[in-house]
Amino acid sequence: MKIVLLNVSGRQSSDGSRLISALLKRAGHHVKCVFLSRTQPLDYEPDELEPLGEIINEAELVMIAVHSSYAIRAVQVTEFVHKKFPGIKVIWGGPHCISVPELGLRYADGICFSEGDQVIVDFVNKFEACKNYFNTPNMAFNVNGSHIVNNVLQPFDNLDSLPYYDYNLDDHFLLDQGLFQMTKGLLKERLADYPYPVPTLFFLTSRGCPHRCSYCNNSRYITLFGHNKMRFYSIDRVIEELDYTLGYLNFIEVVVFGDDDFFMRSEKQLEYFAKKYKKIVGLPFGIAVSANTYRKEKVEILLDYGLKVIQLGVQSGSQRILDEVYNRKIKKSKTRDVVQQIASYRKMHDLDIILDFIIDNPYETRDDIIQTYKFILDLPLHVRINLFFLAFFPGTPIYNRALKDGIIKPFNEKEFRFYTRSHVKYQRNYETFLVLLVRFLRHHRRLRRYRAKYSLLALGSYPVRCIASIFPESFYSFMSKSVQ
Ligand code: B12
Repeated sequence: MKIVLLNVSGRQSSDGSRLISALLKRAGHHVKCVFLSRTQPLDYEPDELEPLGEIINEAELVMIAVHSSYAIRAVQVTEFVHKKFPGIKVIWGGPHCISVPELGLRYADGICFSEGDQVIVDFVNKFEACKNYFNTPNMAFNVNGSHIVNNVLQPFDNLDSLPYYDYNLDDHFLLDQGLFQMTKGLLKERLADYPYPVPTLFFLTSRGCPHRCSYCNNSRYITLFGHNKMRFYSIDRVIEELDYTLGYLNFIEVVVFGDDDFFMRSEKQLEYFAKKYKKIVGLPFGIAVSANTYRKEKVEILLDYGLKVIQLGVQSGSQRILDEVYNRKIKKSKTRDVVQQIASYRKMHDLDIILDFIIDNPYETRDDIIQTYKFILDLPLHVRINLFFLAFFPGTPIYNRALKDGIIKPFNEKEFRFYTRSHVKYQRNYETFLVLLVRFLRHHRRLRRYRAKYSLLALGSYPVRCIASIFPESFYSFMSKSVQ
């Protein structure tokens, strides 16, 4: 069957949609993948979508991989297809759809609302053979305005049986001010973005997460299953796939393992991984870990084998926010110790560390925010800081809470704000300005130059904060924008 699979994520995808494509190709279907991978502008003008017609014209089914921040694009494409090609069904899947089928069913004909691995081929086979597909597990359908929501299968755990992520560029296209055949040159350009401006491959070696953070998309799996079970690819399988993919994408300079917590693997496994990785792959790599699973021994195993960056979620400097709002069972003091330990590897091993924080959370008091400020101020200067604006993903506990408390309105694709590239909305105050200021100064290396730490500490002191609070919110809104 001829399928067009679109990915509307702003970054060049390295996510599950490549797996969906690979599964369908392995089953003998013809899949053309189109990436709408630009970050700005978010909207695609109607005439920009027109070239899609050339590809969809030949297709019998359209699928779209949807991330919440880009859901508006999925809506635009779906409306385009329904209008131009009445009769062609549009199926959505991806992080935006997990556990909340009703969201996507406002627009799509069908939704995959859990993992797609076990069901997508079966669905397409039935669809092609004109058999009843409305009972496919993990999927929901819009049939003449009423919704059929099927049962959900237990999380898929035979990860080694999956095909390699589809990076075969022959039938891949880019839609950005025209429709272009994807080439290695284009892909190389688009994969050079984060965390370093060099071509980077994101790769997952496991699924699941040990945490239950109230804001995270993973909590949607907890809604479905009561937990988000850890599942692992074997190390041999990981290295085989990396060897194959990097042989083809021979321009990649860094590999980042996107596993929610790379240290869920045992020391023994990490040792085996490190040796094999160095021998066969050999590129610098990054991982994400949490303060709870961090072990000195584990880092030291990886350091000699190419580990160059560790990403760690701090999220807030306030224990109250971590406990009562984010449901993160991690002690702030522990995170601080772990950060100091990781930072100490900088000199000998050139190890970078990136810390994630969530700001502009309406449940924070100004005292909570100032604790985040002080936490950041105390960090060694080479530590990189990511500040994300709290995004309320539908289906997460924090979304439900904020909706109930009247803080947010029900999800609307047009108004959903980005984690990044956003503006302060809930906390237009002096303390949030200080958090943004300190990140700005660190980023531009001003702290080092002016030895400003002590002045900044004074700016965060109680008397200064009292005086600063006489300025109106509009002032801090303006000031915050000026240091973003
Ligand atoms: C690698 C990664 C990245 C990479 C690459 C992103 C990309 N576009 O490919 C980078 C670092 C660039 C990135 C950035 C961001 N990311 Co990110 N990222 C991930 C991560 C860690 C792994 C993705 C992955 O491979 N998952 C594993 C695969 C197997 O799962 P999957 O993609 O969901 O696919 C399965 C199903 O959804 C389904 N499926 C998927 N697609 C389709 C399509 C169809 C048609 C069907 C039927 C089924 C289907 O089947 C798949 C197999 O079972 C996830 C967390 C996670 N563990 O998933 C976050 C995650 C996807 N990211 C997230 C976010 C919010 C972001 C950012 C917006 C954050 C920011 N900094 O601003 C940015 C924005 C990126 C951009 N501009 O597009 C959220 C998305 C939440 C949401 N509701 O949309 C996640 C889920 C993190 C989280 N836990 O909350 N990210």
